Amino acid sequence: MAKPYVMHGWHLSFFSGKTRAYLRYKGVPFVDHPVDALTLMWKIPRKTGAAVMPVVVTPEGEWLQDTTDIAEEIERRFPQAPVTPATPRQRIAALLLEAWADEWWIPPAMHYRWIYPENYKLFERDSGDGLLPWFPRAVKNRLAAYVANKMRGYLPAVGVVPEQRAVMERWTEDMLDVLDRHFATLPFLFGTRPSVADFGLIGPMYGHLGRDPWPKQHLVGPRPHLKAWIERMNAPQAGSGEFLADDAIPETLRPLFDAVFGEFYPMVEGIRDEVQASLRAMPPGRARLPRALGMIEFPMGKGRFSRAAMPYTLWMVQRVLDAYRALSAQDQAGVDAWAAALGAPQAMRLDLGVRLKRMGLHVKVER
Ligand SMILES: N[C@@H](CCC(=O)N[C@@H](CS)C(=O)NCC(=O)O)C(=O)O
Repeated sequence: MAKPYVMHGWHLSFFSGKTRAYLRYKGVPFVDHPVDALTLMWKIPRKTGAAVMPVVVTPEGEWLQDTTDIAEEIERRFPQAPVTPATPRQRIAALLLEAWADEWWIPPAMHYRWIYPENYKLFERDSGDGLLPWFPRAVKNRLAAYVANKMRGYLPAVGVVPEQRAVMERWTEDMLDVLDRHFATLPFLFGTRPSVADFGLIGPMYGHLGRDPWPKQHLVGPRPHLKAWIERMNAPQAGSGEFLADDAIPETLRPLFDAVFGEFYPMVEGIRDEVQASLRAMPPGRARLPRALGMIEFPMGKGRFSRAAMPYTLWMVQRVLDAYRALSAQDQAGVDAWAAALGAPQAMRLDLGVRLKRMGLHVKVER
């Protein structure tokens, strides 16, 4: 038998949930391997430049990192049932939702995991078993506590602070209602086939909101269509389904695009401005940006939210704008008309101010 692919990741991990669901849909033969401490702290950094999950090792021994790069390579190797729609509006819409799901949803995911203590037992067990599979429970628990403290240390930078709790919980519940209504009408975001947008969104919806006990019971439990979608995403019929005909974008997704253009875009512009300020202060010859810059503020629902600017997010948006630029003039006009109908006629002309290259979890400026 051919050697399988290996995914190093955890069920707890936001981005591992994205790649796991994707590999299953593509019918890729893979081993789902929990990351142990040696792999996370030594092998993965040596191969990819960052202590990160998920990572996929190909049968030839190539180490793929970043969920987008993993999917790009797997799409090349398994071209049946592509997960990026071929038609222009669905294509751009799906890439936008992927970027939004990956980047915007990190604060609510972290909030619901770390604010409700009933989630800790599962984190302690899974992370301990993952990191130190052969060790006694007490040692596992000690390391789990160390990692948990580190994660809690990131909360203020992602905006998880008491003053922002009400606005974020309100926002999340409203958005989950929107998703529940949508999945009552369609199995996936753009039809009967999952797209990169579905895989992005399963990131927060699986490990954090769909599996941690508090959000599982209080957020996902009461929303049966959302719950069924999470289950479908993890037990897909490989390669099945189609995107909606005629490049249609379901009306039930409209509130998601209102959020993309009305909230995520201002966040991206805030990051862009922070990047510009940091470039002015950066010594010549340095190109790699810090992972996080200063705090930025932007709309969230009826309120405002602030968190640290992550330059990586600009790279995710650059991918969307590149996909738009690769379209014919006629297809671009179709996308513009769609964005204009959502009140964002200039959306595809967003100026990011820099051209970025990804390096592990960092980005560097191409001058
Ligand atoms: N953009 C990356 C994000 C990966 C990521 O942030 N993974 C988390 C676990 S869900 C991690 O390992 N983080 C380590 C860190 O942030 O230093 C991807 O799409 O793969």
